[in-house]
Amino acid sequence: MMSKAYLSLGTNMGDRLGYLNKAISLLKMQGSIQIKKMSSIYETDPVGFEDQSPFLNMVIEIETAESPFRLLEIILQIEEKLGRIRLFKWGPRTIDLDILLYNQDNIETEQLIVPHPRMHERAFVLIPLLEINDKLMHPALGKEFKQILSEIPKEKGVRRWKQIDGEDEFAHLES
Ligand code: PH2
Ligand code: MG
Ligand code: MG
Repeated sequence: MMSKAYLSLGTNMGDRLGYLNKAISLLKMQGSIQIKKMSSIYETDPVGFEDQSPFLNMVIEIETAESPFRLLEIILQIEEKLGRIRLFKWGPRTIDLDILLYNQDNIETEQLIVPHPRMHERAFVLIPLLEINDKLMHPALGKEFKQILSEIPKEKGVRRWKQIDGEDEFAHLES
């Protein structure tokens, strides 16, 4: 059975666009994952630990036959492959892949909590999520994400990001 899931991608080290592109390519190489939609890329001010470089963030919609736990293993492998080192919580990263939603499931285990426990307070997640699906409900709060976004402190610190020169792999995201 196919499930629909939403993943967030975040990066604030080195070649940020390169890391987004590589993470997407590695997801596509998984026969069991199909990317259905991709948001724009946003440049966002760091949240939590603020004294670090700005992030690029985006959200994708996928279809997969994998369980949420297998999906988590896959994204952790991709993070590892792209050189993620966990120095400290909320610190700089080459790439962070998070499962935001998996169908409308509520999952609460030691390794995995879905919906992502902080997504509802993060404009850098909600803005790209709503860009690709503005009808979604938060399965635990029983509220539309649209409503949730309208209630959090504003969208400042989240800017749609533009490529400067034309030579970009990112073209495939905009087709
Ligand atoms: N991720 C964090 C902590 N803070 N801030 C921004 N702007 N974007 C992120 O992806 C991000 C963050 C922990 O995962
Ligand atoms: Mg994260
Ligand atoms: Mg993470």
